[in-house]
Amino acid sequence: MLETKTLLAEYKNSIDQALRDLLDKLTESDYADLQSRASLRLLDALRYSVEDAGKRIRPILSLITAEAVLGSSQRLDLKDNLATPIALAIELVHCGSLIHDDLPCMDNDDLRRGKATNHRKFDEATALLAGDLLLALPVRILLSEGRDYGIDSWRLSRAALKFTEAISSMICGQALDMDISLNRIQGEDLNIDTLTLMQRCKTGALLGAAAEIAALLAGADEDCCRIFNNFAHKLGLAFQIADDVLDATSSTEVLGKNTQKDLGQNKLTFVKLYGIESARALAAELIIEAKQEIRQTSLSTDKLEMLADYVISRSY
Ligand code: GRG
Repeated sequence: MLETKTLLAEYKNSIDQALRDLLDKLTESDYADLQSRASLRLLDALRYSVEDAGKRIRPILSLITAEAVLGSSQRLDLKDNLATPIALAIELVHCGSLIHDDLPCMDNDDLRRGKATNHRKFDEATALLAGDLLLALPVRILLSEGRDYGIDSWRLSRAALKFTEAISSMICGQALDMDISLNRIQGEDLNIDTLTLMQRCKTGALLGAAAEIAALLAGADEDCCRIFNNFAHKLGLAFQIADDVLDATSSTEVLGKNTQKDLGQNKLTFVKLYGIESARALAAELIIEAKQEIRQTSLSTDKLEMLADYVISRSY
């Protein structure tokens, strides 16, 4: 586990640095049009929610997927990893989704990643717009950075299509979550199928895209991309179950966000349907299935399996 933590920390550090560099570019010539139009407060708010924050699971998944496809047992420098454009773009969308998720009209949270939520630090309008910008900008980044990495336009356009599909799916999942929280879905409809669909969209879509698009950009064929998508969806479901368990069992200090919120906000969760121990067992079963999925490829899957184990053993 220590080795896993060290390896993940190394990936996270390089992703943190790459994101800082990318945000610097926003205020330089590459994105000069953006800088001249946007308020500095908006760009500050964007930086606040992107820099040095979070576990970076999605970009790590992208990077190690591409390494597996490229046959590299070493950790590649980000400038040599063809999945870097999608890794960074996906993390930016994820950061934007967290800003929106915390807004008063959604989960109404004041703490995220151990600090004040974006709308608490800035204001609601700025937070809303920072989230919006983190929805549009990543597609542009994927396309322009992808071109700089020499990725051909066919793969790039397919990647952009899959990326926007995943973002749409995430938004629909969030809408379903709101319907449940606000009692627009009730009674027998509050079942495992509804919960699985919601989480497949809300959490699974972006993780699925992180792996599938990375495989695509690294040159994998359709079958291999599909396997990576299936793998990441199982991983995503297990990740969400672990999240539900942590919300019920961990503390605000450890998670850096308010806990026990699921119960208070009438959320439909795996813990609510199954209880803590059965939810844990289900997550472990999904990780076994995810590993079986990835072993169908002839690739070296060590790091992907390591990430899969981490997803359910993590403490935050
Ligand atoms: C504007 C892009 C945009 C989206 C609007 C609000 C919304 C639609 C979607 C919310 C989706 C959401 C919050 C899903 C939850 C996913 C999840 C499990 C988040 C926690 O992920 P971690 O643990 O967080 O990877 P860190 O902080 O480590 O990055």
